[in-house]
Amino acid sequence: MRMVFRWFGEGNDTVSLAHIRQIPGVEGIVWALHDVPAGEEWPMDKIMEVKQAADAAGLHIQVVESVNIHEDIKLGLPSRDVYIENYKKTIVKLAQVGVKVICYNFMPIFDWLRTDMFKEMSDGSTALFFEKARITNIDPFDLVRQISENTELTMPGWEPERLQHLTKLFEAYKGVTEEHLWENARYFLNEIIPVAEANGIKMAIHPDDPPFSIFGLPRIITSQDNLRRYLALHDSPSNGLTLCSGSLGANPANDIVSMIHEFADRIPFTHIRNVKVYENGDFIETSHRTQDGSVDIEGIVQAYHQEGFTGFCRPDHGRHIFDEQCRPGYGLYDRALGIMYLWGLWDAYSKQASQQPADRKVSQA
Ligand code: DNO
Repeated sequence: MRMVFRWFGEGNDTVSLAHIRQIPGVEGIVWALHDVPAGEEWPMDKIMEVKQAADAAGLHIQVVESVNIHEDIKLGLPSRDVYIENYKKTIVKLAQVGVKVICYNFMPIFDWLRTDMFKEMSDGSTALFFEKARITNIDPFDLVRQISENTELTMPGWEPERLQHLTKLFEAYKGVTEEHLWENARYFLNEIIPVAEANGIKMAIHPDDPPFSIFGLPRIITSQDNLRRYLALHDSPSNGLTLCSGSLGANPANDIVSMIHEFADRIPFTHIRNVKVYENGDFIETSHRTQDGSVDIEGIVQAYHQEGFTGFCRPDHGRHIFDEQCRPGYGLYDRALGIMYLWGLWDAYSKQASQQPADRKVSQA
């Protein structure tokens, strides 16, 4: 398992590369050009700026998250071909600077979505929170109307200045079903996977977060069956997964340990984090520790260990602790604690595996 840490770039992150370098066992950053709009080709000079900064800090840049996909590709519009060509050019450039894994997602309109970024927890920390009733079975056009009439109603991602843009996108997705998304994903994969393969890059789709429909939009990367179907759309070692335990874990029916065993050789990248899911479907992002949430983090690390996992791993969203001011979910402290928990489990499983049964008997005697 190779540990990496997400970094949003100079001037765009409260965490410094120097601090990332001090977290035990972290070898590289997970990065992106966040100011390049989806669909545009990434400029080499900006890629090189990140590479030079990472090199100077003793960290590598082998994992990119994300090269985002233009909505026209997900919608299957004729204009998609231009954006797909740009995507291919970006893949080639990233390979030239040593990138090995590109994470991306296929979620319509929204990436991960929460209703509260700083929900207070009983220990005084705050964390990302999802209130299901505010998102599912809600007519997005009603929500736009309500928010424009009462600006105090706003929700992350629904800021008043985005409402017009959101309305247009929701219009565009009217009538787009899950089956359309599957077809548009296949078209995209058939175009880009051969380019990734030829350039030694593994594409790694991130699950939908949360893993169910929101605002009536179709979502397909949600379950073990759907992950299997996605991998089969274009069968290649370059068509892989970013197996994210927090995203998939928001649906308690998802058995992540079973997914790890089934898809082990198609997981170049994993996000490991915990969520506590309540009976009404709400969830909050707790510490990484198994006991604090609903996801069996120990079982997950053990499954990776049993599979001899050599891919990249990052902790995911953390709580906001020790009074840290940071991007929601992306502080230094709780994610660093998360890493130490993951290493603790990993090292213990390694030790256990290296002890022959005979040795164990001796030490027990
Ligand atoms: C949240 C992340 C997502 C993820 C994208 C992948 O922390 O896991 O924003 O980066 O969905 O494309």
